Amino acid sequence: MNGNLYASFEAQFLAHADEPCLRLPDAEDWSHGELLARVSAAAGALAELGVRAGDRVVVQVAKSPECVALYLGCLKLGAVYVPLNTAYTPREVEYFLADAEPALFVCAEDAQRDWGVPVATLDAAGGGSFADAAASATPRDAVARRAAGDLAAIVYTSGTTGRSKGAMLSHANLASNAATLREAWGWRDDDVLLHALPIFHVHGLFVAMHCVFLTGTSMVFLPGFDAEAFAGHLEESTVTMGVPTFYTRLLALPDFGREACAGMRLFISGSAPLTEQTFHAFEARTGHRILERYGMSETLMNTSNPLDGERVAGTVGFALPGVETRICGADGEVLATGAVGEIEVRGPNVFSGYWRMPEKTAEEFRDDGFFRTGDMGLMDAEARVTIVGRAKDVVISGGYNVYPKEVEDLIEEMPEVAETAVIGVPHPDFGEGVVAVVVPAGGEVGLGAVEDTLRGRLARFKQPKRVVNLDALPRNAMGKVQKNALRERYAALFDEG
Ligand code: MCA
Repeated sequence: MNGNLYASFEAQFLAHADEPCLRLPDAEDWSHGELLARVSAAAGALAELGVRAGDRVVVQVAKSPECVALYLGCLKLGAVYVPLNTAYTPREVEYFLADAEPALFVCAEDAQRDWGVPVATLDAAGGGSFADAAASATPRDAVARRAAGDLAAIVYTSGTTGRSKGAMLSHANLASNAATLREAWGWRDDDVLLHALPIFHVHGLFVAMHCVFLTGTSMVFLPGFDAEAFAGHLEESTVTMGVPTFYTRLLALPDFGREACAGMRLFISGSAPLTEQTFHAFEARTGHRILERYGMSETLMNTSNPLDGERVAGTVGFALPGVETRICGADGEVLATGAVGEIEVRGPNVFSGYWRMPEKTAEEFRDDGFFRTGDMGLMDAEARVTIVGRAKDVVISGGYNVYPKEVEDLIEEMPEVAETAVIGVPHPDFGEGVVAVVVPAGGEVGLGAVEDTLRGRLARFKQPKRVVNLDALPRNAMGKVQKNALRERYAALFDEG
């Protein structure tokens, strides 16, 4: 049997050839048949551009139907898809290209330069040199044979050391998780997914789209999240997936309520903690209890609140079928019910390791195959999981992970800064907002000076939204900066407007 994940998608595209797949508000819909033709053309173009099975293809382009075809074309050809956040600066992209050593980098027209690797372009409107190549390529009909354990994608996640790591995801990882979610969330033949997430991360790229591709259903495909536009498209949809910021922004619309959600059966949230306040406010306004689930780039989805059964605010539900979770102490001992420890997971969803980082990989896995998530949590007597914090120093802003070390290293290059601690504190829109606490070497250090330093070097979403000056950072007896004390001290920073 062909272990290529795409083979199961193509079977659905063929079976539903005349039915819509991508519902496009500003253009003609793409049927499953159209998508299949575009995928075969993209695979043909990739082959003609020199890409072979097993090669990496790095992609940093705006969300478009053509980008979906490019992604699936990579799978069809047996290449390894490496998506990058469009917010990354050229300096950040250079690192990924050097690390991934792709056979092709597909970027936006205005990002063209001498990258040291072959380049093709794809713009937001679906034009560019890659689109031209696809239009004239001989379509590739055969689905490349792949073993289930072969790589399908590498997804970069930032690291606590500041260096990004490429999580290697196999066809089997993606296929098993998609099949699990289809069952867990009770996907129906007439479901229509409302898709407004970016497609360069696990949530929008795999979790959301694979449910559609595996079932031959369709999605309303929006270029991004705009609360009003999103609310307007709910009436033609039945399911949606978003980060908590989606839900808080919907709640900020004065007219949003039951009427807009009348045709919806399921609202799913992930990538960042959904506050109990948002959960309850959403239920009060719409009658829907948002289903919160928990995953990571390295493991895809681990747990989910139940489709049928009690969805409890502030919890991430139960381990998905086939996934094992446990709570462990610092020495790896399994802790008792209710005790807080590190969440560890094992299952067919868990990645095989970090690209070209065997030592880092070994550090994160236990001998018995459990992966250490770095998230702190507990399990109750029913095995329901609650996340209480993170062992790793990470800020989650609007569903994007920001690793303080990466930001601190750059700010500390400023001559006017003696030292800095970057933290996340509650933010009304993004859940957490990035703040730089700075000890100046001389006079005050302002936000403008920090922005000037980081401009072009660090994606905007990682940059501090506030800078506060302090005479000294609080430290414990070991000399370690007490970030908890700083988080407490500045907890209300964004409340002040
Ligand atoms: C945009 N900005 C942000 C963020 N997004 N700042 C901090 N955090 C953010 N998340 C800044 C921009 O830099 C810009 O700043 C200003 O906000 C407006 O930018 P714009 O692009 O217009 O923002 P937006 O469209 O309103 O975006 C907000 C958003 C977006 C819709 C919440 O961030 C988003 O789509 N987030 C989803 C992230 C996601 O998919 N995560 C999944 C990761 P300025 O004007 O100052 O330049 S996968 C994952 O986590 C795991 C596996 C899982 O479980 O799902």
